[in-house]
Amino acid sequence: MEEKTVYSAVQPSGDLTIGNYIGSIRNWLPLQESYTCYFAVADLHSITVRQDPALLRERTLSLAALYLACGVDPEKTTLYVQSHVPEHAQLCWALNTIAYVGEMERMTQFKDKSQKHADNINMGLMDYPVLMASDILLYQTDLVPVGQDQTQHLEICRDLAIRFNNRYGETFRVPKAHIIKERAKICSLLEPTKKMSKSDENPNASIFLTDPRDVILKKFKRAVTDSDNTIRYAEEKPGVSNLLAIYSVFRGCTIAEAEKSFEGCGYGTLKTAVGETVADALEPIQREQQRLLGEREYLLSLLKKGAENARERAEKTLISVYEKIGLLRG
Ligand code: ATP
Ligand code: LTN
Repeated sequence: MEEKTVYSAVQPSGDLTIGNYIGSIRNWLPLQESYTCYFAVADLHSITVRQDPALLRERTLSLAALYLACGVDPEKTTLYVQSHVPEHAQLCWALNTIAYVGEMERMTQFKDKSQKHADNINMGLMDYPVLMASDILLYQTDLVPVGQDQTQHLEICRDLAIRFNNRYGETFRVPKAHIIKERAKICSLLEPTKKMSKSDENPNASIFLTDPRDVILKKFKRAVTDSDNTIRYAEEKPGVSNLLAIYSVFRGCTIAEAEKSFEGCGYGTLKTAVGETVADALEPIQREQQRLLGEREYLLSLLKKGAENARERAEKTLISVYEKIGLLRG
């Protein structure tokens, strides 16, 4: 049987939070063992909101280094920068012609970002899901590991694939989201019913992967809990449940095991234990990312090889799409 394909990406739009790590990158790692994986730095997506050009370049390289430091293995996986593979934008143009304005306007992320960046509601922001669909469909992807907030984009991607296949004949594999329920939505430390987000105005609401140990401990100490003082994973206890979810991921245990290990403890003990666990887990990642960033040439050559690899696969899909829609081959 043909090996299945996995595709995912993160935008280099700022420092990543543990939400990004838990909801996406961490779930990529085990998939490398049994699937053909493509992991990209989605720089074309990130320019849908204003970026400082020099900073964007640095963040792109730094995110690639982070993937590696987290355990993305370039021997097993294709790691590359989205803009190095022109087929993404080329497929996006074709898919734009079967995507409806109405369905793009209905996207939650488009509505949120339009509100947040009211002075820059550009066409790219609206087209974001079509570019994301192009990323995924170019590689005939089966599985897309992402966090909860991307499910709507995944639905649109599936709709576009099915619509194209119906109109022009079987062309795209129809992908599925790969979402691990308890890890799909890590919440803000200060407003635990809200998603932890890298662009939150208050830096104390999020733990960044670059945060030093003392900052991590301090932020967890200030995390909002409740007044009930029992450590249980329950819907009515979003703050405590969030801490237990974070702890279980970094400890490699189940949520039930985490609950058990805090039986009879107070919130202070929980917060310190979560802080220490997270700081211990992030330290080696931070060190490895810094080491890799010192080897710029190596990183660039790895990304070049990754892009060549990705293009080989992407080109095949693009040629077949252009042929099906009637574009004359030069
Ligand atoms: P922004 O706040 O700038 O919109 P973000 O923090 O939501 O960014 P993205 O780059 O949009 O981050 O997301 C990268 C990946 O991380 C996606 O797969 C997304 O679903 C996942 N993700 C983001 N935040 C969380 C979270 N709080 N919990 C779980 N997964 C998350
Ligand atoms: N929109 C995604 C990033 C992204 C992506 C993708 C994720 C761009 N292209 C393809 C999965 C598959 C986000 O995380 N905000």
